[in-house]
Amino acid sequence: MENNDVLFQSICAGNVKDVEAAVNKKLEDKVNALEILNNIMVPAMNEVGDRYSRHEIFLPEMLIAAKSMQHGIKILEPYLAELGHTSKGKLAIGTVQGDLHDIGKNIVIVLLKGAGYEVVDLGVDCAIEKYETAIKEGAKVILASALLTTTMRAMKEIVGYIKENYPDIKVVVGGAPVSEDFAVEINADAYGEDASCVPNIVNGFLYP
Ligand code: B12
Repeated sequence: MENNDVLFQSICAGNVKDVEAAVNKKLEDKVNALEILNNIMVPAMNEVGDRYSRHEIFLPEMLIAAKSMQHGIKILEPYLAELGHTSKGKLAIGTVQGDLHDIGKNIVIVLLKGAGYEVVDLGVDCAIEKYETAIKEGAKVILASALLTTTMRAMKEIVGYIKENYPDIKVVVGGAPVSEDFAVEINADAYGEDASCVPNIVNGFLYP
């Protein structure tokens, strides 16, 4: 994909200062924060992934691009989440064991907080025990993210464990290699294709 947008190009180049300036410019121009994220920043990360696949860039460049993306998201955060004072319930989300990708997970957290939930961030590389502790500490819905095809197996184990031991707890899965079919196959309660749909999914479980 070719995209001449300055923000798109700045993320691909991993230039933090340019990303900051471009995000601020769009906000000044009153472009909606979710649109900035979904229409420019996420496609830019996808472009970075494609360039990596084609061996046009290597791991350090991918990492630098990811850092600039995270910086941009931090600027957008207050616009994405107008935090309420009352919690609609406690949720926990983590990236599954073996997987260090957290940009998507962090966007899901911002939007769930914006929808009024208390969200416990379990971080990356989460073993089953971390999810279990969160359940024992009151999380009503568990969310799991995976970005590597190799860590989808860990996702399956986590969902299986939770469903067997805590049948009342809902489990939502997502991440680029995850699909609706895979979610059904591993017995998850729901699959979220992107972060924007997650608050509705959780509302459906806790406030049917
Ligand atoms: C940035 C990045 C990295 C960064 C991660 C930095 C970070 N802090 O996250 C770094 C450089 C560290 C990295 C490392 C690696 N990466 Co990487 N990475 C990417 C890249 C370019 C972008 C991922 C991303 O952030 N996308 C943007 C976010 C917003 O999208 P997202 O995560 O999909 O999230 C959205 C949805 O999926 C959904 N979502 C996400 N999580 C959840 C959870 C729930 C519950 C729900 C409902 C929804 C949901 O909502 C989000 C927003 O809408 C992808 C390429 C790609 N196109 O995905 C490769 C990619 C995922 N990486 C890949 C690889 C191979 C690796 C490495 C193995 C490379 C290496 N040789 O070491 C390592 C693995 C490290 C590890 N153990 O995890 C491959 C995976 C291939 C595969 N099929 O498994 C990809 C696809 C690149 C490629 N084309 O080859 N990577």
